[in-house]
Amino acid sequence: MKSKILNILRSSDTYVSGEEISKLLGISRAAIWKHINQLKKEGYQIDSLTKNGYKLISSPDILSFDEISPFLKTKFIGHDILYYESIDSTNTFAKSISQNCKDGLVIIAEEQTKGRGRLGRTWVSPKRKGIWMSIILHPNLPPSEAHKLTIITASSIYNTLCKFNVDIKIKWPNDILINGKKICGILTEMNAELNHINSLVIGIGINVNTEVEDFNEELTKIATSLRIETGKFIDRKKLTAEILNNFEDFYIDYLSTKDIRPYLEIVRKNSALINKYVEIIKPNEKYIAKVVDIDDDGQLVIDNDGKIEKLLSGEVSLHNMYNG
Ligand code: BTX
Repeated sequence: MKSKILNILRSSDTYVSGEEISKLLGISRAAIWKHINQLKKEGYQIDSLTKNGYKLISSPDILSFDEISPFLKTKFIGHDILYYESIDSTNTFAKSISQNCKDGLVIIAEEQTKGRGRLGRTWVSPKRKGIWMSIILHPNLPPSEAHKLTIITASSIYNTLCKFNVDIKIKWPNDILINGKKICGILTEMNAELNHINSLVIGIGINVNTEVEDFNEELTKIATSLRIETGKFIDRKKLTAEILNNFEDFYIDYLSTKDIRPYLEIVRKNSALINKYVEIIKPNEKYIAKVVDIDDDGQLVIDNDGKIEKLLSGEVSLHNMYNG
């Protein structure tokens, strides 16, 4: 009901009387007043005049369904959003419900207190500064294809961020960099049987309006945000919807064609690693090698002292060394 009242106020430039809302929605004026007060508590600025009714003055900078949905063009992703002011980790929560929920459910939080990266690393997620969300999917794919969805996610985010006219690169397998610093990380996790993915959680973290002082000393050297790079305050609601729109386009296309090449091409063309030397960190060894390519299965092809090797995501950690 609250969302319906909000939609009525949004669609009008002038005051809407309590009587009109009451007629449209079939609820009492006292009930309307209660919902309006709730909206005000959530940060909506609503002017109320006894004679004229209610007028929406401004909406808060939050990533609730009501704020994102006006920009959504998806067929199913994000049609249901679970929104939290604060959560430990959207991926941890998404994983706990992923088996029994709708395909395309999105979990979004304004802040994560235990945001996670790969291999047990931490993802810093300060309140209202970024987009911290997880998409739950039930694709009809074998587990061996799961890493390709990270490629689809990275390429769709790349495409979305291109509009900011900044130097964006994709660092295989799961990071996006601007001017060499990390702006986005992707964490793909799944629940699977031998031949079948039961559910997949794609976690996306993007530093949007993060300022330098929001990063700790270590992150200041390696991380950045859209705000820092463009000098502008960015509309997180619109950007969240655009990311979901682009991701769904790519995802639906991939499920129907099973052809990853167009997305791999985006990753290759804009790779932060190809022709660079990287430090490869495996559980039992560390070495420096030159990245030659990303192959058609999405594996990283490296030249280790003349020996060509292929690396699957998940098994390595990479540090850029210097240009080769
Ligand atoms: P990753 O393991 O590639 O990157 C983690 C590393 O990135 C950290 O060790 C740290 O050095 C650096 N880092 C931490 N926080 C940030 C940040 N805000 N910006 C830039 N660099 C940072 C990347 O893992 C995958 C991250 C996924 C995050 C999303 S947010 C929504 C979802 N929920 C959740 O808990 N994780 C995902």
